[in-house]
Amino acid sequence: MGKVLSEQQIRAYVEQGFVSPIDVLSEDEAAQYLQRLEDAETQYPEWANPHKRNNVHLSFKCLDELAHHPRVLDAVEDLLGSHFSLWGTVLFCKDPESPHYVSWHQDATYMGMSRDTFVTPWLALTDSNITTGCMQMIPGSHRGEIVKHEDTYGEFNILTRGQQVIDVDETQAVDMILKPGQMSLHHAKIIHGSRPNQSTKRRVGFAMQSYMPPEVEQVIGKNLWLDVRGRNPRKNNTVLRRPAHDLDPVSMSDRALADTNMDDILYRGAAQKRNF
Ligand SMILES: O=C(O)CCC(=O)C(=O)O
Repeated sequence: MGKVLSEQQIRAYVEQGFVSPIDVLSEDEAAQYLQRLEDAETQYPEWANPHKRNNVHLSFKCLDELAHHPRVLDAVEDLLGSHFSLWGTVLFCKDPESPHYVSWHQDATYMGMSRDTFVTPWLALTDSNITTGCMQMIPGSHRGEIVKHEDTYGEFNILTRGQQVIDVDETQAVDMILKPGQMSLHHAKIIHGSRPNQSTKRRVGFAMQSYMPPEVEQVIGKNLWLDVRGRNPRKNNTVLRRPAHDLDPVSMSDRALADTNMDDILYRGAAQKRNF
């Protein structure tokens, strides 16, 4: 038994490449976090919107708290051991009845990391289910190599390049059905995606992308890391600073660095650069 995950859940992660659902917040707590996030989006739209969705945890306390939530970190520790840092975060929101989707892909493809032993918690702040367009995973697909991705730049595809794995056997897909306050955990190489939101409600997911042990280093861009647990020595490491309050100028200047770095890495060699 780990701190949060059972032996069976740890085995499921190793064998299938994901584990879900894990309780993190009560539904009331999730509703409070959603309210704080939506207040931030309304008050400071320039710092949290579909085109400014990366590293919002360096601007607003509510997401900083979630990225440091003991249940999240303890579950990650069960999979990675007691030393790890956070690379970045992405807010994946889908508006009601919107055509936006995420094509089948493997996260590690364009992230520029030296190794692929890292894990992403995806925390639901609203219902994430078949109607609202939950994530779907192809079990065991993390055990092979990174497969060929085609950059489609599809209009409604909310991945940077619209990158897509061809020839996915969708009959194998498992739905990550989450209530508000629950999370899934997925491996860097799992093939996953999500369909449009056909419901009349918003779908909001916070992907902490990703927690990585110190042997995983950034090899394309700068090593900018938030130290979250244990000791994480890396060559040329810059430690990002947490916001002491919303829009803290200290963490906001670190966010500017981290956002630019992430853009440079994810769009390296791309035929097009989109504004998210
Ligand atoms: O939110 C989604 O639908 C997809 C998110 C995703 O691809 C990820 O967190 O790696």
